[in-house]
Amino acid sequence: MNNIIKKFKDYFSNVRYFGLLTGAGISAESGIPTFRGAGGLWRSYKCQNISSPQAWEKDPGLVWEFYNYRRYCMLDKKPNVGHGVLASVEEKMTMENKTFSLVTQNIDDLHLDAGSKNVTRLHGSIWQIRCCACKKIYNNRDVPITSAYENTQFDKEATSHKFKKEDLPHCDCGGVLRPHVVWFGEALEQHNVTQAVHTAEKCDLFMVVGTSCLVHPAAQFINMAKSNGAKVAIVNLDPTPADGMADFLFHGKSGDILPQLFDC
Ligand code: BJW
Ligand code: ZN
Repeated sequence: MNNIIKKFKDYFSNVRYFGLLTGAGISAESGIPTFRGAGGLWRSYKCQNISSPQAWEKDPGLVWEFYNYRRYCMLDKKPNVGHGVLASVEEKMTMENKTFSLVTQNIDDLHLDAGSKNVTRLHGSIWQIRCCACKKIYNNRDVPITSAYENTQFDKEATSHKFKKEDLPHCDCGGVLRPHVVWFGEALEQHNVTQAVHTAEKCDLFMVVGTSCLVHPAAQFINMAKSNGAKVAIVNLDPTPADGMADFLFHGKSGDILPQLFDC
C-alpha cells in the first residue's frame, strides 16, 4: 500500500488538471445510505423501480414519499473527512493555477457544503424541485415536503400511505412539483454532460471515489478519460467493473484513504 501511495503522490505532484467522479460511497461516512448493497433498498423497491418516470406516472404520491424520506435522512448530514480533503485539494490547486473539476452523481450537495466550488451535479440536487408544467426550478428544504406528509412514518419499513393529487407540492402556476433529479431513462442536463466530457477529455488524472460504476453515462467518463491519456485512480470499498482501468487502485473507505493520498 505504501509503495502505491508513493507512486500516486509522485504522479499527482505533476498533475495540472485533476478530474474526479464521485458517488454515494463518499457520503456513506456522513451517514447517508448507498443505493446498492447493504441498506440500499427502500421498503422492497430497488432504486430503478422508484427513481423512474414510470413510477412517477403510476404513483407520484409514493415517489414523493420516497424523496420525502431521503430528504429527512439528508437534512442534518454534514460533509465527512473525504469531502473535506477534496475541498482542500481544490483550494490548493486553485492557488497554484491548476484545474480541479469534480463531477458527482450525488444529490446530497455535501461537496458544496464542504467548500468545493467547481462541482458538476450530474443527477441534480435533492434540495431543488421542478414544476412538471412550466419547468420552473425552486430551491426547497422543506421536510416534510407538504403538510400531508407530516404524519408519514419516515421509517423505511412503514406501510405506504396513499396520497392524493392535492397532497403533492404545487407550483405557482398550478403544476405539480417533482424532485429536480435525474431518474433512470431520463436525459442528464446537457450543460452537465458537456462539463463532464470536458473534464474527462482534458484531465491528466481522473479519480473515481465511492461509486459502483454501474450507472451510465457517469461510468463512461472513466473510459473516456483513460482513452484520452489520463491516469485513472479508483478509491472504493468494494471492487467495481472499472477496476481493470485503474492505474492506482485503493480498496477501502474514502475517509481513510483520501487523507493518506493528499496529506490533508
Ligand atoms: C464506499 C464507502 C466508503 C461504500 N468509501 N466507497 C449504457 C449501458 C447500460 C445501461 C445504460 C447505458 N446508458 C444508459 C443506460 C441506462 C441507465 C443505466 O445506467 N442503467 C444501468 C443501471 C444498467 N442510465 C440512465 O437511464 C441515465 N439516463 C440516460 O442514459 O438517458 C439517456 C437518454 C438520452 C436522451 C433522452 C432520454 C434518455 C440516467 C441515470 C440516472 C441515475 N439516477 C440515480 C437516482 C438519482 C436521484 C436519486 O438519488 O434518487 O442516480 S440511480 C442511483 O445510481 C443514483 C446514483 O447517483 C447512481 C449511481 O450510484 P452510485 O453512486 O454508484 O452508488 P452505489 O450505491 O451503486 O455504489 C456505492 C459504492 O460506494 C459501492 O461500490 C460501495 O462499495 C462504495 N462504498 N461505502 C468508499 N465509505
Ligand atoms: Zn409551474
